This record gives sequence, structure tokens and C-alpha cells, in this order.
Amino acid sequence: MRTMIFGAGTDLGVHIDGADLGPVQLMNDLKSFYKGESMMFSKDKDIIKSRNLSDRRKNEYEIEKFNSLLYKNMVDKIKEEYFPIMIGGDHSAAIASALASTKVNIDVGMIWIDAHTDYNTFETTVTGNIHGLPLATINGYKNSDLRSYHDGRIIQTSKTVIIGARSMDDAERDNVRYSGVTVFTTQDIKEKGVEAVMEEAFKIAGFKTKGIHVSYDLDVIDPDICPGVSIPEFDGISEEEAMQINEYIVKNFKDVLSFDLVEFNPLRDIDRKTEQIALNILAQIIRAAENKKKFEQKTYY
Ligand SMILES: [Mn+2]
Repeated sequence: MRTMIFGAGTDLGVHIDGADLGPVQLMNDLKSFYKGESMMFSKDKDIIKSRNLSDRRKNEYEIEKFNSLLYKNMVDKIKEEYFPIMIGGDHSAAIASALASTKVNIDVGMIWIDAHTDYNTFETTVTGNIHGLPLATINGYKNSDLRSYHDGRIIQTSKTVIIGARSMDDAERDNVRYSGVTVFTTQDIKEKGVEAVMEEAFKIAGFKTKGIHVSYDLDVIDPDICPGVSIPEFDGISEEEAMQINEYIVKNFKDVLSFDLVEFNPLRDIDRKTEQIALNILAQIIRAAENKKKFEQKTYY
């Protein structure tokens, strides 16, 4: 398929600076490898970013503005039958990419690969960082202010799977339980293995859907290996497990409709470790998207 890379240069969803610089850097690295099209979005230079931890709705209007533009462009390009790859940016941009995918594809499952469950609401958030709210928002669980531009379906919780979670706020844990999304923790990956977890995840997210939106947050990987993220969490998955997850996605790409790689923060990276892994993941996904046949039948689950 024709591919379109959307660079989402925003760090408005987190009080730590730098994730906005991720997409430009990665696109620059990809120049000799990727010959397809791209569209770059960056946050307004005039924005005075709130980093105040007592601000419960940090940069809400700015994020809404950023996401609504990203969403509109993504909807148009998905309608033109491009395969969309969104490079973040903090994870708040996935509200736009996932909802754009479900706006056009209508029945979409979700695989959310992340150390965090991103299932907070404005009521439960501890930090007020909106990058902790996207998955709840995409599932239609409160946070309607963050998807005001979206007039399509939401992604159902019964078809949503979180992989690699190991950090949840107490009230957020209640949100996750109440919502009924499926969670595979980092521990589950260690115990069952990547293959078994991914197989189960694709079955759940692919069941009676047109396909799956995959949202890959680099902080799922251990910070010793991937230090270049805004909110690192210890005891993450290994590089080998991260690449096994990606290989499974690539192998089953006929089931994948849209893809995000988010939270690369160049200001936090050490020896370009995170950058290299991000590029490996992206290179494989780009090739898979380019080789994907438009009318290929997805797996019947
Ligand atoms: Mn995340």
C-alpha cells in the first residue's frame, strides 16, 4: 500500500519536555530508507506550555487543537487508502490517530503496547498529564472533551488489549477494571512468552473487526535499554521481547489497519539507544505497510 507517515511533534501531554522533537529526528534518520510520503505536525511555537503538576487539565485546549488538525488530515489520507503510520510525540496524539482510523474503518480493535495503561480521566489523574488519558478517551470512557472533533465510533473496550503494563495509579486501576479491557502485564509476557500473548491479543482485537490499530509506546521497553522516554518505568521488557512483539505484528500485518510509535524523547536518550530501537521498529513496520495488499483478507478470528 501507499504509506503516509504523520509526524506528531507534541510534548503537550507531559510536563517533561522533548518528546516533540522525536518525529523530526526519526524522519531525518529514515531519509535514505523511506521514499514514501509524510506530513509533519508541530505544536504551535507561541504556546506557553503548562508544566505545573497541580494543573489538572494541562494544555487541554492546545492538545485538542493539535489533535483535531492531525485527525482531519489522517481521516482524509486513510480515505485515500494510504496506510497511516503516526510517529509521536507523546501518547496524547494517539487519540487523533486511533479515532481517525475508527472514523474511516468503523470497526477497529486496539492493541496498546505500553508500560502504563493510559486509562486516567480528568477526575482520577494524579499528574494532570494528558498522555495518561488517551486510551480511556479512545474507548469512550469519560474525557469527552478530548475527542470533541470526532463524530465516528469509539473503539470498544471488549476489543481492546493492553500489553506490557506495569504502572497504574490506584484510581486508574479501578477505571481499567470497570472498563473491561484485557490487560497483559510485563509479568504475563515473561511467564507466557511474547508469542502466546500476541496471539491472544490479536484474537481479541481482531474478533469481528475490520482490523487492528496498534499503538506502540517505547516506554514498554526497559529504561536500561530505552532511556529516551519521558516517563520511564523499571522492570520493562527486553529488547529481544520488544522486537519479537514487532515481528509478530509484521507477520500478521494483514490484520493491522494503522500504527503508532510514540514517546521517543531525544533529550532523554543516552548514546542514541532508544533512537536505534525506534528506527528498527519503524523500518520493519514501514516495509510491512508497503508490502501490504489493499484487498488482502484479514484473519478470521
Ligand atoms: Mn503511553
